[in-house]
Amino acid sequence: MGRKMSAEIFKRAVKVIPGGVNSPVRALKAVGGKPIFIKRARGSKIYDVDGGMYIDYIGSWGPMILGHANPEVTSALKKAVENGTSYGAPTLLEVLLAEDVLEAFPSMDMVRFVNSGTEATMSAIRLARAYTGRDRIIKFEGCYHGHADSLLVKAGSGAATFGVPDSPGVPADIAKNTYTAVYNDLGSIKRILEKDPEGVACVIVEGVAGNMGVVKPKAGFLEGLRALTSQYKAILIMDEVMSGFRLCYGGAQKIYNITPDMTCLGKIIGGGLPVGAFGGRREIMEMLSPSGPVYQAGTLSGNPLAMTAGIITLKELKKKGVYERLTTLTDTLCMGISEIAKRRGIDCQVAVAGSMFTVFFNASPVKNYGDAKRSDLERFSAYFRMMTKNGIFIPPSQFEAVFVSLAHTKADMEKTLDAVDRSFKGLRG
Ligand code: KE4
Repeated sequence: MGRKMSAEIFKRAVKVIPGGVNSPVRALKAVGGKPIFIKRARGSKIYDVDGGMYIDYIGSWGPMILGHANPEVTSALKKAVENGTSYGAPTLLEVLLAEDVLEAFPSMDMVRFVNSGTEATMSAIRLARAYTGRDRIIKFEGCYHGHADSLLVKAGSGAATFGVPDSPGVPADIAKNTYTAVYNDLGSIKRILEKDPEGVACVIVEGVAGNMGVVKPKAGFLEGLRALTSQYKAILIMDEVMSGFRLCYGGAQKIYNITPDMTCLGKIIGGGLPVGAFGGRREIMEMLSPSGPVYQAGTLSGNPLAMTAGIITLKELKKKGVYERLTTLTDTLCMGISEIAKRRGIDCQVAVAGSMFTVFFNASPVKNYGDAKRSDLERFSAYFRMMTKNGIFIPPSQFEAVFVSLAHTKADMEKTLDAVDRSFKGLRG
């Protein structure tokens, strides 16, 4: 369908906003498309400005686990907004959400709210550097932790050598403090720590990777990471911005029984409003201003509307059977996709973790970013275009996760599988 209105708004947008969007992935460049401008969303559906309706599997990149415009969240926000939108002074709401987060993540004694996942990981790294008195950090290729300078870094000539900037504007002097290891490869971490035994402040890892597409930690990987970071006295930061409250009410660390020193959260804990959070052991967190010397601040941190949306969202997620329902819906969909792929002769891997998954157009299982990059991106783009044409809104990149919500229904699954069948048939030409 011609998206005339989207095209018109896009023409205006590019004049005033770089690339016409406020976050690059929305430009649909990776799939050779043009941005689709949205008018509204409700439940599992999203509606574009041209009257198009889609079953939505982006879910704002994770936050909308209850579905869009959830009645409980909406009515609580309507009441909250009558009390004002921001005070720049503390409220009980922040304490309530903090208590809920700490109850769900017993590895954390304390938590600080910020406004995005980027702020959460950036601040956690600063705190880890202050606590250890060390400068270097280790991240994994293919894991994304937001756009702070020290995280927009790729491996230098080898994983165990200094990092180099992965974006213009990141000073080499900053990038050189970031090592990049290979996800699911403990040897790559070991080599770095053996080479720099007293220089690494922290290792940051996605509990379940979602930013190279969904890649789960293989047996023993997170346990090995925990053992190595303890051995070398480096802080283990688990980035659960995506996986926290997504995989279960307690994130990847609960599923894999890992106790990180610090955890980063975001997305779901804001219920669609801007919230990030970082937390950890008391002796680390109390180094944070004003209780300690490490500075971190934010005008809108702990915003009462965002706290309200987060509190209600977690309250809904605590209800009995919620994660079983999410898993059943997701497994039904993913098994259906695998069955259609077999029948249609399409080589793909369906990687599932809780209510997030990725269809890799790849003949072999994807265990790390190197594997993911060998996927057929052309085929993915064609798949994206056909799914959109059939009224299904999926992430516009092979290296992203698809999100299922509590608002998705069996009928949505049937419609989605029908669209997958048409798309796979189209891929066979
Ligand atoms: P934000 O700054 O975008 O709130 O969070 C950064 C971040 C940190 N850690 C993890 C594990 C994340 O997945 C993210 C952000 N995720 C992307 C989706 N892959 C956000 C979408 C976008 O950039 O528009």
